[in-house]
Amino acid sequence: MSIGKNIAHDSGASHVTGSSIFIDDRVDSINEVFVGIVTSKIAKGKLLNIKMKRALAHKNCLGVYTSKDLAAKKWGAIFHDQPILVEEDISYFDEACAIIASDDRSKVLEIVKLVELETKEEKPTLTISEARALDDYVYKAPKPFSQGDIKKGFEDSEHILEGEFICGGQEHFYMESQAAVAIPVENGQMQVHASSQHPSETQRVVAEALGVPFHKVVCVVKRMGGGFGGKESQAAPIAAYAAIVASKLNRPTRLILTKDEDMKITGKRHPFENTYKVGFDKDGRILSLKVHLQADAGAYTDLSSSILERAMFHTDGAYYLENCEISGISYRTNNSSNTAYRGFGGPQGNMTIESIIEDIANYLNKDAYEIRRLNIYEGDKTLTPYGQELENNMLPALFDGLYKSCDYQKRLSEIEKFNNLKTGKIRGISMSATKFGIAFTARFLNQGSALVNLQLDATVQASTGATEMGQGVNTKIQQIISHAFGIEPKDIIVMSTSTEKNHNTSPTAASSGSDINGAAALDACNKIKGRLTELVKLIFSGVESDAIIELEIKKGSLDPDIVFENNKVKQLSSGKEIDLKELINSAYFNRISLGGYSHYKTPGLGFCKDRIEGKAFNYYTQGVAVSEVQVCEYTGDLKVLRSDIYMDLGRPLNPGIDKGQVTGAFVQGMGWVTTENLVYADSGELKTYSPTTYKIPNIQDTPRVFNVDFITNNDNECNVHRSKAVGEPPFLLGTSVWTAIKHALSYRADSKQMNLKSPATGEEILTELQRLKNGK
Ligand code: MTE
Ligand code: QUE
Ligand code: MOS
Repeated sequence: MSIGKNIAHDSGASHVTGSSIFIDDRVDSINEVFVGIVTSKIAKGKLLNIKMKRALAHKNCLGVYTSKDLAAKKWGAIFHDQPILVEEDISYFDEACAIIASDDRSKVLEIVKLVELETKEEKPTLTISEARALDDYVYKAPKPFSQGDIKKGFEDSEHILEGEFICGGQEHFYMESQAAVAIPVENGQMQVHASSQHPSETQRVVAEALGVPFHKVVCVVKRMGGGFGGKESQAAPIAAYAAIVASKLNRPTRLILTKDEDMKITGKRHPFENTYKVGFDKDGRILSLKVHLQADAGAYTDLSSSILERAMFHTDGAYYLENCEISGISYRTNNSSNTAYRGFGGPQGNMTIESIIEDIANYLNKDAYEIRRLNIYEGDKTLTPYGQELENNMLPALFDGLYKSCDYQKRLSEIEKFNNLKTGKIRGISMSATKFGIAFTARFLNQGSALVNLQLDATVQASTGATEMGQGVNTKIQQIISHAFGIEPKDIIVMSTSTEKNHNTSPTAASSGSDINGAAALDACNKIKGRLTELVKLIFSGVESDAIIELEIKKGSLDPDIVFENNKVKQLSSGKEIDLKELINSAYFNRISLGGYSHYKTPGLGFCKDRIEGKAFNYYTQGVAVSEVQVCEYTGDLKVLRSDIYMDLGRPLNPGIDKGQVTGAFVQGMGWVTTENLVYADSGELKTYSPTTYKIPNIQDTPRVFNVDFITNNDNECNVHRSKAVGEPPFLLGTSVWTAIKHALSYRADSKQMNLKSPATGEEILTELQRLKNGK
């Protein structure tokens, strides 16, 4: 009934009218206490003593708590290497060292300042090169991804270019800061309302911090005001702080970080400094490529190993690399612990090859599109550097389609003319592509679950393992259920995610929340439908609907002859029909279950990182974008004149929501590569910790002309209703703005070697322009 339709986001109206409930909109409980965090003022050193006297003397202070109050001292997404509160070693500036409780919310920051930390400062490691000098890393890929023979490839190459690609981190900038409300229940049980992408992880970290078994903690997530990866792991310790105080005082607590606190304390996208050596022929065909990825993990492991891996998995981008070697390492520094962020390392890998292609184009004085088109996966060239075949390859159709529809050739020649006029402005145009692997590379995470409760009035309450962060997963699940039962979307509510309804859930991440939980929801509906199908066949064959005889219906199965449509259930062969509501009531009176629970695992996955073989991804979401930019040669000011996006989303479940995801991700991606610049003091303190100094795109920065289109692809059989995941992939297309800047600058380059860094801020553009003009 509603698959493929533009159903409005289930929270659209309540978001714009302000009635949606986020953590801090929860009504205060009686006796509620507010929690604050005391953080370190050095990036590295020892915590010698915590002086609480002055804080405790404050009339609104109810307590100061330290690592001594925690049953488990550490947490971590993959390795438990991160202190919940610092015990002795301080590893980054503004690391949490203590928490305070106050009965007056307005006094929290005042009390936080009264807690004195006695510390002994040591010299921090703040950059990738400093960490490399110390050989201090959190994770090193056990084996590079390699294919063919790079030595021979370089020998066969007419040209060899060596260079680097450097990109910065990125603040998540979700609208709702990290937040939690903890409510003590009876007998040591704790209920935690969190703004978390990963309720199960939050439940476990809270339980460990409290020293109670997992079954004493329930974590509930209604929604997030944005997550973008930042609430995948790092929501957990925040919830633990709230829970510890709640447990100590036996009172409900609330912890809401201010924007400034959130930006200082939590981790960001990983900065990367990648080196490369590329061999190519006179046409720009890549014959050999060696790339070494170096990430800044920050102070702890968090998700850095998986992020580095995903970066390696995406260094091929959309391009077939016959001979290549991709290696990687993630260094430990004294920056806040970097974490998941939309794309999860993919953008940092993918942008490396797009940058290399711009370098080759500049070197050969050719148009980069020609070089891209020459190198894409095509025909029988579909083997990735990690041994997975690219099936259902849409890249050639996407490249050719967009090249034509955006009038690339004509606009390129106009740009050339414009740039020759020397107006003080330079324009550039560039295409970027993505082939984003869908699946968690950690295989065990590729599981989802759903609980579907059919009510007697033919409405549904459904709960899945997915969390809603604005991406529309609840709406998509609504559509899947609406379609399954033949009822309207408004008759389905997707309820809060809670660990007491869906257990051991995976984080809503890797763009696969809708895929795996949607598939589970469909299966749960089918279980109920199977039973109803069996019942309806009995009814149509003449059995009284509330027969006194015992109907033995256990499993039931679907039958193509029985269809659920428009609130009715029909038998096609006989033309008989019954109201769904009547059938449901009959089921109830015959003691047939109207609930369905299902668990889904993505089939066929399995990648071995020691042998570099197997199937890492279920399928790929692919797309291309062309951006045209104008740069001012005197100020470095940037304008994005136009962007065109062309994506393969299979058969989108909801094209309207997906268009929102595509435009939002694109703009977030272009922000990362243009204006979002993280600046740190020599002490390791983040200087750009508020919207006044950290510049995300605003409406003026978005492309003046902005077109989004989807290619038709009915063949993605391996995902629910043949849809494709959309959440992260278009983020990578925002990088076309950066490659277009690089293209613009190449018009003024007397140098064969380009070094533009990301983000290409006005300052960076001017610096690089100067260098290029000097032919250095
Ligand atoms: N869209 C909105 N509005 N808010 C978000 O926080 N997170 C992104 C993406 N789209 C995000 C978003 C990220 S990082 C992921 S992994 C996916 O949504 C997760 O949702 P999905 O798996 O249901 O697509
Ligand atoms: C993409 C992702 C994630 C990922 C792998 C991806 C992700 C994530 C993890 C992960 C890995 C190991 C763990 C764990 C999580 O892997 O989001 O708890 O032990 O959390 O390819 O987005
Ligand atoms: Mo998204 S970075 O996988 O939460």
